[in-house]
Amino acid sequence: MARPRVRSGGGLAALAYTLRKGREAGGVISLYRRLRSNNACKTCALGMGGQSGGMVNEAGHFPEVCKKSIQAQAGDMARTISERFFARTPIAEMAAASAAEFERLGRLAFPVIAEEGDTHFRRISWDEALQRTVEALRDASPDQTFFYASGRSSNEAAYLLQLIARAYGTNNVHNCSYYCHAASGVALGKVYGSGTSSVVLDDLDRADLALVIGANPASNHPRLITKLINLRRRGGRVMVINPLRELGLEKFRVPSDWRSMLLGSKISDLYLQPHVGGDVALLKGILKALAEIDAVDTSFVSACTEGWEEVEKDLSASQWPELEAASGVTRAEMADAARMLASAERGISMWAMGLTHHVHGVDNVLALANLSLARGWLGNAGAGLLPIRGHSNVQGVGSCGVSPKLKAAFAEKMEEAYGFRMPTGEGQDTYSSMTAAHEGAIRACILLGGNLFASNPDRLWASNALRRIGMSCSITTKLNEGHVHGRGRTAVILPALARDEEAQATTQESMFNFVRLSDGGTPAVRGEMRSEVDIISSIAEGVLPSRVFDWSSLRSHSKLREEISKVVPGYAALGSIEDGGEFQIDGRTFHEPRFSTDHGRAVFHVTPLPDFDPAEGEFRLMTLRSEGQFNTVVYEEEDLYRGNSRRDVVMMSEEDARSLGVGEGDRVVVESETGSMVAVAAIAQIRPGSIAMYYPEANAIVPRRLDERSKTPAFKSICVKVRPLAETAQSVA
Ligand SMILES: Nc1nc2c(c(=O)[nH]1)N[C@H]1C(S)=C(S)[C@@H](COP(=O)(O)OP(=O)(O)OC[C@H]3O[C@@H](n4cnc5c(=O)[nH]c(N)nc54)[C@H](O)[C@@H]3O)O[C@H]1N2
Ligand SMILES: Nc1nc2c(c(=O)[nH]1)N[C@H]1C(S)=C(S)[C@@H](COP(=O)(O)OP(=O)(O)OC[C@H]3O[C@@H](n4cnc5c(=O)[nH]c(N)nc54)[C@H](O)[C@@H]3O)O[C@H]1N2
Ligand SMILES: [Mo]
Repeated sequence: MARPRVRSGGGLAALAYTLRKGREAGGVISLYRRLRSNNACKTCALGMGGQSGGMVNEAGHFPEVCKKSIQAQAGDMARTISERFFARTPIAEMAAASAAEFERLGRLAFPVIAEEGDTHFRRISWDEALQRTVEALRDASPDQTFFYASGRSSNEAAYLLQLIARAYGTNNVHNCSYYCHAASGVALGKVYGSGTSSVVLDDLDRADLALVIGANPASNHPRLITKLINLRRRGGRVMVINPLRELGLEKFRVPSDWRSMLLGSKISDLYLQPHVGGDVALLKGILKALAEIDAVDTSFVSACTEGWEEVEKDLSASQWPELEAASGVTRAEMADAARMLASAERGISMWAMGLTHHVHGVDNVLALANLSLARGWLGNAGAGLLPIRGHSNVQGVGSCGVSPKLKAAFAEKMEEAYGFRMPTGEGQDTYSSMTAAHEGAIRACILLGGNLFASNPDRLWASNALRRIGMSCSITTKLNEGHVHGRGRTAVILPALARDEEAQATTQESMFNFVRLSDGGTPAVRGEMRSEVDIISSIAEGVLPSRVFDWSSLRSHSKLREEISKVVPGYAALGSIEDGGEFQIDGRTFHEPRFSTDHGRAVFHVTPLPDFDPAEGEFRLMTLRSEGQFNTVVYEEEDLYRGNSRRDVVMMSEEDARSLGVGEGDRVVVESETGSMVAVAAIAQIRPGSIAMYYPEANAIVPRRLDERSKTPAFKSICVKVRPLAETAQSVA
């Protein structure tokens, strides 16, 4: 088995990395200055920075920094792509570049275009680039367009994007959360009437148990690990549920904490390894075991919830052998887990993509919520449900309206404020826009950041879909694979400033529903980059009749904030954020057991066992992230904590490798209904029968299967066959 070069997450390796990145970014001091500036951290949605200064969290703790923020910051400070590069490099050659190679090109510093039949991208003026975009939108009818946003942009840019889309006449507006936490939003809406976290950051300091399921915060939300370490130091417990033994969830060294740095901190007290996709069965088993030891908080259940009787009935009807087989976890282990939950008074259940990326993503979250409700862990301090969200402002982008048809209250306010009729259609979600594009029904799209191409299942299909769009306009800081493989027949790419380079302040919302103000700053590199708000306004000005808006006020971020405060539910306090008022959004977190459902009670749901059952000889494949990437952006090939030095690996248990007749480093073919890939076997501590590959590369074989309720692709429950490459070669011969 390949041994990781390190024996814990974090530690000296993380520090050495910081110094190296500092040199690449043109100096450790300038990198440090940017990291310390009053801007919300650019990477995950844990929330950091803002008016308390960079590297400071919501509770005022300093220094809070992770490798990811350093990577992202250093990446934005790197060199720019020259005009010569575009003149010299045919698109066909760019198409062969890897995600890491795109990242290393540097910042895009001027608009470029490639038209149908062009062999190269070429530099164009801002006027021409905007003109081309405007013409395409004018030529299309609104239902032949869509507007997509990633979660990196500001609230101001997001609000403006959806505003102009509605004024133009379409509800085809969506963001990356359809491929991310949509299942959590749907499930939490059913449980307590609000789609986001029920807890604030401080609650983590009051909990005595954390259940971390389907998430790898050691790599993806490292500062959450500090919270888990502190919780254990106070005598609390951490339970992990994950098919893969993640090193950083066993032991971690927090660089800013000398005790942890010196000795390493233990993270998990109990580590359960279910089958990929086995969580509903496991969570039901734990709940059944909890009921058997009378650890259900019956007074909470009867006073504050609904639906327990049906769940109880369903549990009694569930048989242990079935739950054990479907989860891959023994009854004894489930009983251990139940005892640990029963010993805690206040617990927080937290999860990420390991629960949402399944055909049964919504059921996964509902089954987890059932467990928390049964313990009475909702609506009191130190207890609750915490979806660990992805992009740094994915919540704000959603709050500010980048979603298809808006809720009635929001839509009415928009009509009141601007005097135009909102479009009435349901609007497309992300996947529906992709299908429409594949059918040739999309003539123009605006992509505010992100990489829609590489985020989609079925890479070839996704490329074909996007290549059929008449004109794609991407607003981006850097180039990625999507700008080549997922460009429209005419592709306009516009260079944007990052949030800490904006001349005007912007705002962001964390996964704890806390809204912070970023001061902005000066561009880290020289070029023609413009602010996202300015770019969107310029497009709107060309497309919409001149009477609709006061264009100068749309370019002012503080005016936009005033409008958001009048229109966006929960954002009333935004208008005064510049007077020192970073704020917690009202009505979303619960410290009293009164919830936002019609009757004020939280709701249990019966969750049937999913129909995810690989055939004899098939494996359950999940696709996941490495330590060295941020989504489709690959910073380095190595995954430090998992000990993989390359990305084209398939992680499998020793037992499965033996039965396939392969060893570490041997080549295998992984085949799904969508396609096949050659990969290199990497022996890992993973539940036998389950295997893992890296996203986004593995999207070449991820089928287009969705959770019907959340419209999220099942990126983590894929049935595949695996065979040694040699055998294939023989059979071909
Ligand atoms: N460094 C870094 N940080 C990031 C990102 C990044 O790419 N890199 N991306 C950001 C974004 S947008 C997001 S959404 C988050 C993603 O954060 P995560 O959800 O933590 O990331 P993933 O790597 O997709 O998968 C998480 C874990 O789920 C486990 N898992 C997979 N399938 C199952 C299952 O069926 N059951 C259970 N119980 N576990 C399962 C995997 O073993 C893995 O440990 O991180 C954000 N932060
Ligand atoms: N197989 C598989 N597929 C997946 C996943 C998985 O786990 N497995 N995860 C899914 C998830 S959770 C997500 S969130 C999606 C990711 O979906 P996206 O959000 O669409 O993709 P990213 O890779 O995060 O987008 C990165 C790009 O954003 C642009 N960018 C970066 N910063 C800025 C900025 O400040 N402003 C602007 N305008 N642009 C910027 C750059 O072009 C960069 O290359 O992928 C999904 N796809
Ligand atoms: Mo995400």
